[in-house]
Amino acid sequence: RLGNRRSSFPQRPPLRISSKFINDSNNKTNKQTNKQLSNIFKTSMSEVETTLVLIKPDAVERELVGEILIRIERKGLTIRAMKMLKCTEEIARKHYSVHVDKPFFPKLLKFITSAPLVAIVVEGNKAISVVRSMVGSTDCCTAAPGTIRGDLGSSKGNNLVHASDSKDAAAYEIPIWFPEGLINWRRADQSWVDPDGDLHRAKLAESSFSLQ
Ligand code: 3AN
Repeated sequence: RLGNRRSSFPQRPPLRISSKFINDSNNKTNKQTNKQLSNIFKTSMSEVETTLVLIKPDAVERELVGEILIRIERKGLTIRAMKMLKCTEEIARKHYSVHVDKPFFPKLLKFITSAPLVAIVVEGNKAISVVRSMVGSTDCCTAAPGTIRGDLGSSKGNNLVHASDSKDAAAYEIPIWFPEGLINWRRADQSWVDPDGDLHRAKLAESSFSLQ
């Protein structure tokens, strides 16, 4: 389907911290901090990953936001950031940069900008592959039962959700939707859901950057 998308992100922006804390992204210290943040999210020390999920306009229109959120929460994944917004053409072109030349892009652009969507940053143990498997394959008609697309959709284009498909994709996509950064927050039950996640949280807390 997508093949190896890693090579498709030559202009991947670094994960940025809220401009409230860092105003000059060209500043050397800030560049180091951004790199550090990026490395923590991509750390190999623990399996904790951060991924972008979009609850697309069709799911919002069909009032499936709660259904999709509950699946994410019940899995034990953490919602680190969430907002409802109308996707602009500019955001769509950035987010779907690997698809802009595809024949289906005009239809995709019209669809993704047609109504509000809900953008979410989801964190958890192996979150990228876990969420992808919960979402199911691109075409809802062939997506496996039990997956979001397999259970709730009947279209290839209107397929309810987007989920980052690799660490590089997540690191590219999250700042597009959350340029203000993420809230540094730890769930009370984190160590019951994912004991290894504590290592990740500790590393975040020790680092020199501070999120909102
Ligand atoms: P996925 O969302 O499963 O990662 P991608 O990244 O291949 O799928 O495609 C991005 C989005 O583009 C899909 N979610 C779907 O909405 C749309 N799309 C992909 N392929 C087609 C197609 N052949 N016809 C219409 N829309 C498509």
